[in-house]
Amino acid sequence: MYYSIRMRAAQGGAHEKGGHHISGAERIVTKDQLEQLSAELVHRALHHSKGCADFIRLTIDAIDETGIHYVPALSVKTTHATSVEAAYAIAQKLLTTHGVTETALQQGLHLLRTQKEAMRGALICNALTGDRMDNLGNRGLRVSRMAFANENKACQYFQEQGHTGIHFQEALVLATKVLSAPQVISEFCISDDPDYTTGYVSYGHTYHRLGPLKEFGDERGGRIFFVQPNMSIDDLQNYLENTTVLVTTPNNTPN
Ligand code: PML
Ligand code: MG
Ligand code: MG
Ligand code: MG
Repeated sequence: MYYSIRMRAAQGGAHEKGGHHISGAERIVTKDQLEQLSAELVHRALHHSKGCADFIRLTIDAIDETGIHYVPALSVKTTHATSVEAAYAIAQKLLTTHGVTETALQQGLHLLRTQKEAMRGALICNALTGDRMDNLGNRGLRVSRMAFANENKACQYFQEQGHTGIHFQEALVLATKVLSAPQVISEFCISDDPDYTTGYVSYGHTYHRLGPLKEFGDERGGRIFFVQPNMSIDDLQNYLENTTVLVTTPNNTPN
């Protein structure tokens, strides 16, 4: 039996009561891993670089195993830029050669920067115009129900390529699920953690790590999913929130 476990934490009360988003995380685990992972996620909410949460919500529910999708992990590339400006220029080049217009990118970034509060989910933007396609307000679309099919093997596989750390691992799983949606063309992510300046763009079958996308100490970040102009937001939201996706690596593929 597998369980989906989700944590979201805020300061100044619950997110829906105006609290400031501190941290969120998702995992799919077996019954015997649930207690330990619950403790780890609570620890993360209490000892985060954005502050100590005073609201922590853990949600645990059993997964319907007949509906699991297995998706191969995106392949990873890395570019270290010499400055924030240079990193944005590279992001722009990557996105505009993979189906996102410059207008859409600028509009998406403008929408992200002008949110009143840090979002815990993503903005969904039209890849041609940048117009917002969801009506989820400051919450945004929060991707759920995804994990590595075999976490130990996946971490070993990426470690051998020089990619380590919880930020990378969780983001790669999320980005793989997001890009596996036919409606999604590309994603742009800037971490909202003040001590983490690396972000990524994803396109095709690639997760492209890129930094620095901000200065140290800056809490501003977020995610933009660039989507096909005439897609159904309900189908996309349902897939990203509810379908269970397990991410495989070449050293661990299901038979
Ligand atoms: C986040 O903080 O949720 C985003 C993490 C981005 C990770 C980028 C990387 O190191 O590959
Ligand atoms: Mg995060
Ligand atoms: Mg896609
Ligand atoms: Mg964060």
